[in-house]
Amino acid sequence: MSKAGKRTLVLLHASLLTLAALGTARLAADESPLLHVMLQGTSAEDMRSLAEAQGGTLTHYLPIINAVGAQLTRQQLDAIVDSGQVQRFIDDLALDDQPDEVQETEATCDVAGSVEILRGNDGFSWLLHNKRQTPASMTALDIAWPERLGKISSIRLGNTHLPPSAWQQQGGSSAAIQLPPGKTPQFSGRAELDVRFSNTDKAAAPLQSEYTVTASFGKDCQTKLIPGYANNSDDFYYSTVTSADELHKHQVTGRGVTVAVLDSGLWDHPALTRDTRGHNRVLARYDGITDSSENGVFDESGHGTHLTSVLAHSGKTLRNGQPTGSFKGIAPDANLVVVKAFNETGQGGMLDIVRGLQWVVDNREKYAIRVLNLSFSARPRWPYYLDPINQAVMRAWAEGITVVAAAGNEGPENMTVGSPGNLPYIITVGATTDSWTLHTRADDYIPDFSSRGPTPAAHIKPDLVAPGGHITGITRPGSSLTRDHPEYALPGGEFVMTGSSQAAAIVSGLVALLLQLEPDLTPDDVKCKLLGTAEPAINKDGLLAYSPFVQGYGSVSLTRAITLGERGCGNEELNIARDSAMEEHFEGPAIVDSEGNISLPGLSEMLSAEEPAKGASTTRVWGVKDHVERLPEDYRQPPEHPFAWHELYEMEKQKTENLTRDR
Ligand SMILES: [Ca+2]
Repeated sequence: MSKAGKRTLVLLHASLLTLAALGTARLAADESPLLHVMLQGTSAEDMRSLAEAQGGTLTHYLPIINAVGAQLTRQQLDAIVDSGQVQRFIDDLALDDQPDEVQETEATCDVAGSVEILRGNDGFSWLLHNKRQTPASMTALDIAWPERLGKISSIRLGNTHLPPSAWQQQGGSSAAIQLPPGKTPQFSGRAELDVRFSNTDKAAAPLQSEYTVTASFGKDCQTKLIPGYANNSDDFYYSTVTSADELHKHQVTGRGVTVAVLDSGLWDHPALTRDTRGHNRVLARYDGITDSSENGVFDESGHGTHLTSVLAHSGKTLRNGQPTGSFKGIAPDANLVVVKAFNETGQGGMLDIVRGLQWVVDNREKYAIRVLNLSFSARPRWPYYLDPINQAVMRAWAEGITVVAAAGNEGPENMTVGSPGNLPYIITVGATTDSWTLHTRADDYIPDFSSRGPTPAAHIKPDLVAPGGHITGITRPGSSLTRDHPEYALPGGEFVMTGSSQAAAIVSGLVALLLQLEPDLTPDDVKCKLLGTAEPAINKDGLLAYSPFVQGYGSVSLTRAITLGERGCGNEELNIARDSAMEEHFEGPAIVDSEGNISLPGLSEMLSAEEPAKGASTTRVWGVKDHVERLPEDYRQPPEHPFAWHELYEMEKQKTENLTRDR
């Protein structure tokens, strides 16, 4: 595409709403409002001269994309555009928000139950949060419990005991309690729902997953207890699910690899600022909003701290009180560079983000930055190569930084992958969720929220999927996330979040582990290894359980990437140098018909007709090994089948055996 062509994409009308949101609107002496504008041209220096010659005020100096940000009056902007020296300007710098957080607890209204109960040997206590200004009245309670606990002996909401007549008539190990009008217990703020039983299990407090509880507050307002894990505080399960815990035991902890996290900042908790040996591992902090490294990067939102926890928490994993030899975060010894560009409400300015990206690229060698995590997403406004954030991200990739981005939380509709996840070069991550069963993969599935491809340029995204459901981490107490979602806080102080942001952080951590083992890998090599060894969801018929627009190449597997991964296949069909130079751009293989249906050549033969189950499935497994090994020995695949799973299986088995023998 020619450079002149870009002018057609310029937005000509600034929105006053946007200016107010940016906080930069003020009246100049001549009473004409100031616009916040990005000017892009031959160089940032030229753009600065243009803006300053007209009396504008420079806000951002962005040589990484040959641009500046400036405050200008409409007349000044018109004069700059008339000069013919600016190739492109954007006078509406609004970004769509980060993806909405995914609701972890199943609540249909603004009464929400906590993700974890306090378990007792004779019952439980569940903290409920009423986020309304008015009291909430509990109108019904459905509850099922392990039979060994006997019968209900008391139910209390806050200070109000339910009358025994409410449940006494019901036998068995479940009760559907309706509370008549006028007898509904009310609460404001928060209150415990405490349920006790006639028997005490002397051996152990029943697990949360042994209870089913739904509390109703009026007809359309329910909150349901999630099954949860047996241990949320000592053992963050995702390092087990991803096999990072086994690598930790072999001293593969991300040591020597620096990961930059561009998000809302960092809370200085020792498990985040120090590695497993107690040494400081935050090499630098930069605030792209204030353009400063001086004042730290205080995390008002809590989002950045949570991601960093998922990526790098250096606390020991405990089982039965004993250290297991592994750690809670994926890369507990990785060095960190913390870049802030998002504010208290999780919103980021485009130019602040670009400035943060520029700082990362400028300081890549100084801090040996090898990985960049981008857990944010905006609705794409431009072709991938014209998006200013994507332009800066392309520079980061070309400079040797492996960039991992969240796909977004806007599914299940097609074409919901956000920007920068729509950038073909980088690794874009969708989410899986495990149905709260660590050791069973057949019930792991891709939840609706995980954004789907293809991208507007027809590229297949996400590239792969990773755990993103109910992920435990730490975040700053008092941050906006903890204020908005008190129900996600665990009794032990951790915080549970769900989304592709967390899935991306897991993959960034895994990349750090891989780079510790093979420091000479290029970003393209990393992508080749991870995508080439990801485990697709396969149904019994040998067809894909999800389309590549949903699962990409499949579920990330670092152990497979280490043993079976190859180099040289990442982004082979693309050319980042020519793309960045605006000499050539690339379209992906997806086809969108006039009715908006999306497809790929051959997709209908490859994709299973069955609707994927959300949870336990009798047909879906993850990975070729699990698929082939579940088939009967005399199974013969029909000759016209599109996949040669058996051949692949034998090849991988051979390769693994050779590796074991060579050791
Ligand atoms: Ca599972």
